[in-house]
Amino acid sequence: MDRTTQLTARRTERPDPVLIASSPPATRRDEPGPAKAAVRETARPAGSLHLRAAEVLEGNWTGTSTVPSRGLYPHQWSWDSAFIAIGLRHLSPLRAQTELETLLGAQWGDGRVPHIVFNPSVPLDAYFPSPDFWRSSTAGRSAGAPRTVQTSGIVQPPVHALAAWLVHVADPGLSRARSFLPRIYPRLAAWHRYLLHRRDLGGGGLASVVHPWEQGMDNAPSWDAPLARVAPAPARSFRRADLDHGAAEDRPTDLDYGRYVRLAADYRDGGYADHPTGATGSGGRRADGFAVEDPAFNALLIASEHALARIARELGATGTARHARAERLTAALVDRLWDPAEGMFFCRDLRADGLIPERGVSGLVPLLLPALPRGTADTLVATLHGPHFGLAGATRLVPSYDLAGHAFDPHRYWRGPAWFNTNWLLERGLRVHGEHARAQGLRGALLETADTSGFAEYVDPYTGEACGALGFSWTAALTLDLLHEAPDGARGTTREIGEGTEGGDLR
Ligand code: 9WN
Repeated sequence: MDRTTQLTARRTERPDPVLIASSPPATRRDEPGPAKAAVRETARPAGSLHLRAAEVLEGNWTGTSTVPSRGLYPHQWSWDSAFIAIGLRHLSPLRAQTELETLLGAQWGDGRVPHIVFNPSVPLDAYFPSPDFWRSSTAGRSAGAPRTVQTSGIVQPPVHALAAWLVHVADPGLSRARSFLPRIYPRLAAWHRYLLHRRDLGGGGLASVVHPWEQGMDNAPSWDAPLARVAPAPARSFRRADLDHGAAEDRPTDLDYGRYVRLAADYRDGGYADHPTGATGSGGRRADGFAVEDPAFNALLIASEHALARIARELGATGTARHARAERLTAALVDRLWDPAEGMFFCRDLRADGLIPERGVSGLVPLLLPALPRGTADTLVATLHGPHFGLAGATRLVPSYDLAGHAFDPHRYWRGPAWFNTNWLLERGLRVHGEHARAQGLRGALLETADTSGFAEYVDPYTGEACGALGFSWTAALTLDLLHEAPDGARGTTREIGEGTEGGDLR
């Protein structure tokens, strides 16, 4: 484990006092809920959580972006950077803008935003798979991979337009002075175009993932059935660097890794080409390989499409078409992935052509969407608080997987532990649908657990015990975001992420 190393490293690096002092913690206007009281019971001074979160981000800042964790993840990750920017905007809007600009600077010509942007000064053996595995500039040439920066060839959930909008509203003056939105809007639009066209492998309007790493919840039980069809790469053909840092029982298994490697190598060897249904005739329906429509991935795309509409409006367009598209996508999401009998969304396995019957937190994330039918949102709130996820009952934070599921493990990565980014999304979702007291309870539990766990990467959902890396960037960033409130009190409401086809609600 590198926990000691990381903590020592953070203590010896001198945080930038200007950055840390630039934004004192805001006091929320909401009434204190029970969990908020629990935060107070820790008897820590109100400012210190903010300070410690800021120190984590300072320690993980490289000069142009933020690593998720110094030891385990020493490069820039795509959806991490979006969550990090959402928190960083409260400390330094300039750094938050830079974080997103660095990531989008590594975008491929076909529009994909790579899941990792490699730092050339980090040794190759510090992380696997390293740049010499992905070979982006050669294997990805026909897909338009950049020549000067090395990246992976797969993607991660599209949280970026949402992050860009939130970064803009944190300091509109700086944003306008730097032409932040005019510069990144075309890149964000190309990114969404890639997902909605090249990745519509099922032909139903939703984006598909072709690797579990793309969805971000690497070893979720939802992937077990589709992964079982993949022949694993031999264990001797690669060396896992993650086990130098993380406990083996908290990480994916060697068999999982063999399959991750096989899938990524096959995609690379095919030139990172995508085969949407209709483009090749047979592409979307191949019996082998991995192609899944995931509820969280698509919900984040929709939330980002709403945000892109707001960005378009800020830039002088109406945004109407984008809002309308977001609402059509919401309808497609319900149509293709909602299971009314189970009261939640499920992944669709395109190779087997059916829903995957595993309850994962991904199936709750669409609560984020403002245009979700009222009955669907109410049912999701009930599922969240029911026996499978236990919020405000058995668990402190929403687990990544069904508490009663056959594969539940409270410590193994995405097979049970609670993660801060998914819980932050659900806290927003509760607010979007007017569940303020419940959101407030979840917010309090998140702040307390971030504090007591040392900003852990993930935690035991029952006890809050830290797992994985400490000083994890998105945990610190989202803590900062929860400590702050938008100037108009609109954090997490429809006003902030935008909704409505007419745009009448947009400010
Ligand atoms: C593979 C960086 C990333 C997160 C993912 C998380 C984990 C990588 C890994 O770390 O994945 O991309 O090596 O395990 O699952 O969500 O973005 O923090």
